[in-house]
Amino acid sequence: MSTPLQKWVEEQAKLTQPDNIYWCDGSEEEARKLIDIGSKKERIGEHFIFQALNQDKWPNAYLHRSHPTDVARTEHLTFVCHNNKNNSGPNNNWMQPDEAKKLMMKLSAGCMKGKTMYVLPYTMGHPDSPYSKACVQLTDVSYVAVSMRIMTRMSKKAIDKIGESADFVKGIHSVGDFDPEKRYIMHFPDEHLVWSIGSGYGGNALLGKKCFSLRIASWLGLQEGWLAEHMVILGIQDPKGKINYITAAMPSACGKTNLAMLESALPGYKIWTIGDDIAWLNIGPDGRLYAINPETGLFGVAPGTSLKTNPNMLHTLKKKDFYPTLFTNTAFNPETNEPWWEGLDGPIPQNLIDWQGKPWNTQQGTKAAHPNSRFTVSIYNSPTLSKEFDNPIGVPISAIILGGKRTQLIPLVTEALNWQHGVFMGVRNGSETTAAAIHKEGILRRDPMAMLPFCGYNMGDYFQHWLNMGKRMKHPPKIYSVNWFRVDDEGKFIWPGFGENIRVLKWILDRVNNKVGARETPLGLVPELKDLDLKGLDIPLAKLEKLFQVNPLDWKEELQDIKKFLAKFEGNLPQEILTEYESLSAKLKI
Ligand code: SAT
Ligand code: MN
Repeated sequence: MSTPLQKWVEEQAKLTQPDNIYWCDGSEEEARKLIDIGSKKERIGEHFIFQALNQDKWPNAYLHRSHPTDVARTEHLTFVCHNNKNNSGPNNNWMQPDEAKKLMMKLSAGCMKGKTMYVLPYTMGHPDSPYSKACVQLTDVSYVAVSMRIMTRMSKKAIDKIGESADFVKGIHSVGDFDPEKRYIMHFPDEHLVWSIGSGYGGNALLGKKCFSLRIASWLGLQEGWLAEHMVILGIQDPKGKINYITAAMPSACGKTNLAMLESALPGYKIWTIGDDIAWLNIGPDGRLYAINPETGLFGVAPGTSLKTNPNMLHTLKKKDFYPTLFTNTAFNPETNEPWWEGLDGPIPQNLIDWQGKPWNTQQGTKAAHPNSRFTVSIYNSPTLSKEFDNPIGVPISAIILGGKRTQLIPLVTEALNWQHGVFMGVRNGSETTAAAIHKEGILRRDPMAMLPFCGYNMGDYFQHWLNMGKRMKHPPKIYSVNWFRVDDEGKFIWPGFGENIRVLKWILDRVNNKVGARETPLGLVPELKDLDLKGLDIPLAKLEKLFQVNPLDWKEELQDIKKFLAKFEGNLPQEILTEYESLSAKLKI
């Protein structure tokens, strides 16, 4: 008698027709075998899937080159297929579920011919956690199988957890023939199913990540009373040894990974990492909000990562413990057999090979590493890993940070007056765009709670869900907006960022622990300069003031833009959000 899981795998094999089916157990031995297959047998275009790097300098590290058209998430090909279109909301592409299935069946027929179907059983969250979910993903490429082993808890335990049940999270993935015209990332929230074809890129292909842990999980969270968020989770230890935990939501490539592993510029403070991308937030029996990171790996942007910007990440990448570490679409130094990217410490090596495997021509003005080139590394390699990482119930959250990249308008840090005001801060959050998704860089995009591309249902209902969560908590965390990216009149960043961001975190802790006051502005509470620890920094007073400036005249266009954005959710937008909008306009007297 076969289990529902076995039957499901058989059905998918009938459709996709792989030559072999291989059930993964998540062991290191198996990872070595898959790397071996990807280094000698499987190719993408002319390149083998994996190329071993200098094992002395980068232990257990391999280079992967993707298909040249397959370098980032493809939001325009990502669909959330609720039965009722309004449930997907204006924030998602929608297709009627039966129609979407028909299309995927057509594209998937025979798509694994000549290949192996890898069956990947994994849990998001620690298997012993009441909040974890058991999942199975199918894929036809060793790169995805190995990446999923780094990013999730892949083991037989997931199969045991599923047992005879048909209720497990299903992911079907095939790279197809990488044809961007036949690339779709389809979500079926009510069936807990993600079906993705045509891409091997992280967020499109590692289905436990954005697809399940945010899009599908946010929908589960709405029904079950919890939140799936695009947030880092970290512990901040003060000089007395006390640790407060916070989460922070920021759009892709705004420095979330750097924040999660921050090396404090203030003596006595230390950051402990729990997660760099996704937080599942549940209300505990004590009425506080608890966070777990459902993932076990870091899928970070390589360019800009250096001993200066994120020393702990370099140590993580060079650690030997967990096998293996992957570099995707970085440049390559053939003389030393090392990966390379823009911003890495040291001089630019001669004769680099670019991310597509061609000699890099410095004259052409192109980047050697793709701007969205990535590393995939186990969080267990991190020297800053929190001892609470595997705690099944997670950590209690004292503050939630909502941020984005804004060169104008938004102060370095602002505290919300209360939960509802904080939710509105998150709703109006915006960010200047980055390379993590295929779209133009440097354009302002409203991105509520940094969840716009990841909320698996109508965002109007999502705002309501946030408001409801606040009402259910006895001790809700305080909410803050942060912006490290404000520029001066010459267009230079005023705030030094990186390890210096601890100064802002310290102020937040001081507020949470009722140690300092604050100054009210139309946007909320900002620090009195005397309470911000600026020792050792050399920022002229006028520039410091600019960091916190709220000039009502500048806000006119911003308010109009927010209003236009909110109008998209008409019919589902909570009254409380409109009330907050009116209150902000009134305070700014616009
Ligand atoms: O979506 S990914 O996880 O691949 C990268 C990102 O946007 O954070
Ligand atoms: Mn992300």
